[in-house]
Amino acid sequence: ISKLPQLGIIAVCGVGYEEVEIEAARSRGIVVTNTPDVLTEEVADYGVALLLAAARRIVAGDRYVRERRWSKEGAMAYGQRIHGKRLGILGLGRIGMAIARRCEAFGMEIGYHNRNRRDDIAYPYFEDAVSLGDWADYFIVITPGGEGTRHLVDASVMSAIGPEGILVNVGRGPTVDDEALASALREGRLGLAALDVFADEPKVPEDFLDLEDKLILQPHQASATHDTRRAMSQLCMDNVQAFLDGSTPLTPVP
Ligand code: A2R
Repeated sequence: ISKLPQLGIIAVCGVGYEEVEIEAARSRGIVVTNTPDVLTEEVADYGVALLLAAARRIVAGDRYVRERRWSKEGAMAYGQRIHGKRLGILGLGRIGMAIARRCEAFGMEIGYHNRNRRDDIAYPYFEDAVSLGDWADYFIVITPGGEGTRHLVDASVMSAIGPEGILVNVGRGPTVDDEALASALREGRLGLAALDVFADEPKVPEDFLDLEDKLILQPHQASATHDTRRAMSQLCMDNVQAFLDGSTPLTPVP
């Protein structure tokens, strides 16, 4: 920022803006915008897809057929059911709510933890991530990144989710403690996990690569459809255009 003395706007093409030093921008009068809402439904679809894929062993099943194990070894190991299970949502905001709506339709019970209890929602609220993990069978992380959420999902949360539990992260990588996750899966303290985001993308911890049957890995593609990426790009450019026209950008960050 300090190397760009004429800088007027930082238009982020994404909803997360933790990589921008907001105070440094604000103190120089620089506007920061992001692209909320237009990716909400897409990311929610993807979070639920990962939960289903882990529980019903979709990725493992594909591998099982390709490796010709079905014909040699017969039926593969059973999966876990979705309906009737409790889903803990860490971060019941725009995307968290869209996940909740979908999972209610799947017959799941919903609970959540935010820093603030919502008074517009009747889902049970939990004071912290551990108590949410204790209650939940399955657990989805959809909080923002940044220091406030770093390693919010640590070894104690993983143990609380438990050996039959599933952890899905479609928020930001650093929210989950990678090292603790690899050990929890290896030692059976956590059942399964599915990750779309990582602390140091596109690098993925070596430790994760051989955890094939317990961990699904994806290259940060929750919002990556043609429709949604086009909508995000359009909103990003509309913000820039509004700034250049001298009017207020459409979606400045709070
Ligand atoms: O904590 P609150 O009451 O502000 O609720 C927000 C929650 N949240 C947290 N929950 C627990 N501990 C924290 N340290 C914490 N920080 C934030 O996350 C809120 O319910 C939710 C975020 O919701 P929205 O601001 O509506 O964001 P949206 O559009 O759902 O996207 C969430 C994130 C993005 O920041 C990207 O990192 C990723 O999904 O794509």
